[in-house]
Amino acid sequence: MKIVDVQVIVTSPTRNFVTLKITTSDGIIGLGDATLNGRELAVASYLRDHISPLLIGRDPSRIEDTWNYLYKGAYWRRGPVTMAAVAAVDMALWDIKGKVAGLPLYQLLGGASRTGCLAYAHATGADLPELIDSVHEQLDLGYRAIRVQTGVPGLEKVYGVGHSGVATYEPADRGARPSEEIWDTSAYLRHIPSVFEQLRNHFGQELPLLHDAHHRLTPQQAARLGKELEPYDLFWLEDVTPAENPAALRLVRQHTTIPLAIGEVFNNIWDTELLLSEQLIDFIRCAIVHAGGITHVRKIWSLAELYQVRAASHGPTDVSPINFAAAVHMGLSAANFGIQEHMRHQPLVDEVFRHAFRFDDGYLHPGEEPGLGVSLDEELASRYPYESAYLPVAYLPDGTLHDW
Ligand code: KDG
Ligand code: MG
Repeated sequence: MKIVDVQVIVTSPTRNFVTLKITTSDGIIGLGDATLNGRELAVASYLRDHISPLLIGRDPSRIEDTWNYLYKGAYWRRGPVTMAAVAAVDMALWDIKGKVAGLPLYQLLGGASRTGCLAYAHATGADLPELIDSVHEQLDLGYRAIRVQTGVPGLEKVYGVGHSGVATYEPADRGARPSEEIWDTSAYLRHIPSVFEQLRNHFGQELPLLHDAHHRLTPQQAARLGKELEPYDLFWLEDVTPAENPAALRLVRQHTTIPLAIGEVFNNIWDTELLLSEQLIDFIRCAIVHAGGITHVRKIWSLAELYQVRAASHGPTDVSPINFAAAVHMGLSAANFGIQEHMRHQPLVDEVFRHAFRFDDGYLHPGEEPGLGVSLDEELASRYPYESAYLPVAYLPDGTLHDW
């Protein structure tokens, strides 16, 4: 069997997604996600112009070999654009392998290690009453773990917090330019501990609560926040410091026992090596699509397992259901799975990408369809052409551009 056709499909059913479609000489189709929020067309070009011609004629069963061919063979390794493109090929080849075998991906990865993957939902509110309502909404949907993001007094807008009555948290704005937000770390640090105190008073001690600091703190600020949140027993505190300096977490770790999670902007095992080997974190959060696909993220998770670090793949709405399916298959099978982020896509996205994975009573299951269990409705997808969209940028009150 050989690869005979490779297509890159860009579609925007409410937000942009880049999909790689590989067809074999036996007519089997494999799909891979290549979406990189705000930089989608760079990955589409990398795939169309540089990778697709190399795939024609290759044996689709040689996943490991193809991964190394694209990674080592290019000389230019790493980086989110390269690794998203390699990941898309990798996911599509695993999808094909599953379809050839007639088995869902999780069976190829060693079979189920659990009956379902614990999921966490997002709750957001401009103020405490809105936030409490939002947590109740997610609990009513069946979630058993909740990530909370909240407005900060004095700040008009806070990234990740639903605004103007919009409950869903949509992390990219359509428009010619990124929107701009004013950020004030001191105001944030003063406010957050009291939010968790009140959430614990309202919801009790048992509900797993998570929080994301979006890489905006210095190590000293992060250590202080971790210490102040310890009484509220968070499931984790995410992305406290800018992720390109893993050693920053040494100081944080020395000062707080709060569980730490990081990794959504990582794209390579070397980004994780110091954090894992020094046991500076508790959860590794790479997205399958942004860290080289199933083949590479499996290696990261295996390294993490050695150090009692649990796997918790990034699962926002800005990766497609193809990536999400891969994450749930991997989560079901990995010994050191921790939890899976679950931001629900808009219904239209689920129509374009029909999927076998399902959410039920707090847990996700990948379903039993062969491969990844996702199909793309190309006719529907073609009705929603690409639209330019960016993540917002953050400025301090004096006009200084801040860490994301
Ligand atoms: O594209 C960026 C988003 O995926 C990210 O900001 C969402 O932090 C996020 C999360 O934890 O889902
Ligand atoms: Mg995050």
